[in-house]
Amino acid sequence: MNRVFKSLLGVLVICGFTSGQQISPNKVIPTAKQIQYQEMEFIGFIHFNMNTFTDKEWGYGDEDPEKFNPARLNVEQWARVAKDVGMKELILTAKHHDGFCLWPSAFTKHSIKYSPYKNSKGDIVREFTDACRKYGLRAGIYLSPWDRNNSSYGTPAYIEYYENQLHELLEKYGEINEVWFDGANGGDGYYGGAREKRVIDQKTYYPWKDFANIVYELQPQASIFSDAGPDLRWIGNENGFAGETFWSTIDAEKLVIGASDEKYLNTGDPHGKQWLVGVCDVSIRPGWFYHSNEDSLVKSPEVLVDLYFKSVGRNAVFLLNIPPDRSGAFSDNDVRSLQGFKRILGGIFSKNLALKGKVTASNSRSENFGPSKTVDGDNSTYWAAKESEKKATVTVKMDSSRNFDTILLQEPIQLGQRISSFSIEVFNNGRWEEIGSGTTVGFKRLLRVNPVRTDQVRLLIKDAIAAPALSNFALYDSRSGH
Ligand code: FUL
Repeated sequence: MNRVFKSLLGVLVICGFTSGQQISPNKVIPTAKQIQYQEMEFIGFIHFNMNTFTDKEWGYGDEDPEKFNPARLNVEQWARVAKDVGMKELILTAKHHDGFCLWPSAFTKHSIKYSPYKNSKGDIVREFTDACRKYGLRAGIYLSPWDRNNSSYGTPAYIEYYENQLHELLEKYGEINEVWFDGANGGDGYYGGAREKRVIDQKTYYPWKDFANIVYELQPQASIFSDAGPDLRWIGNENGFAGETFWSTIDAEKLVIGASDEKYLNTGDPHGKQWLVGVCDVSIRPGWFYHSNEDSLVKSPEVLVDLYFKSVGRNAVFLLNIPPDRSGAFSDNDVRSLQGFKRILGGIFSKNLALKGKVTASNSRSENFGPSKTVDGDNSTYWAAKESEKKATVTVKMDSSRNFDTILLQEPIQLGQRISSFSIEVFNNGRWEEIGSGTTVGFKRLLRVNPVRTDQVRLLIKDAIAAPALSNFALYDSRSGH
């Protein structure tokens, strides 16, 4: 054996490859940035702009900048509340479809610089990024590609304008962690006085790759959201829920920003060639912007909890919009609802009843990947089935019978997403009984079941696209924290 070959073999043995222990990752796996993004779980959207003052959802683009004048803007309150309720990032509508800019852009007169706010010296993007930093939140920017104010919209000159604005936002405000590319285009607008309909070709008008290159060049740590990634993807609705089956993998070539198949976005594709983290955007109110006539229509804490289960609990990220009112602060109803949401969630997940339980598995690839890794409280360790297996059973035995109604499962997604069908059974009166089932798991799968009392629970992995692995198997009683 020559020396090079010998040392290579040595490395392989240490890594465990030759003994078949090391799990080989799927072809499509998330980047470290995508894993970090997914781990945030809960983030916030701030729709605050000209529409707040005109009581609209989509401004035409002809609004007088004079109308923008928050009396007691309190950006710190946004950040404080967001932090307090567990959000990890906030995204601000620096420019919405009406084209009004919350920063003094050098490229337009449709901005805060021409408004009475702080005698034309205001810069809300600055206040926003400062507040996010002060409260330890990541900061994201929404810069609407559709611009109903700009006279050049629809021509190549507008693309230059948009890129100039991207530069302004990404060069002047320190670290930006996300850029949100929206796909909407309703056609008609003011367009510098033309007042006409301008429909662009969604496939060719915007040079998305060039936009992404600008973002990555100026802010390499930033994640980019759109219908088609490249880091994060829309889940195909604005109601805040991912599909019951939700693959992070998808074929990005099949997606067109602004014109994608919503069902495909909502479920993903086990054979997809790209990993795009799913983001479920939804507003706490019916509209994205504040309207006083929606004050009584704020989603209740219980509805928000349900959305958490249908977003985070289905392997996606929950992006909840809280629109500040005309004074410039979150209104009391919204804050109360958020606090109620936090209280309920804290109660549900206060105690993992399976933690340090006794776990067995129908098969494991080795001791290093044994089933106890699913209850060790450490998400970086995991149980893995033998490389050739697609099915397995993982059984948790608690030291005594417990009541529970919530199940949490997690796959080690650094290896890719694998499980495609599973059920949960409890041992009752001498036999196993099914209490729930599902398809995909991914980063996190939450299941609510009818309250049950037992000391043994098992997960039946019925199918997977590669040898299944699990980093967390947890049980909770939602009623215990109340
Ligand atoms: C959509 C926009 O048209 C809405 O106004 C809102 O900003 C939402 C988050 O995205 O495409």
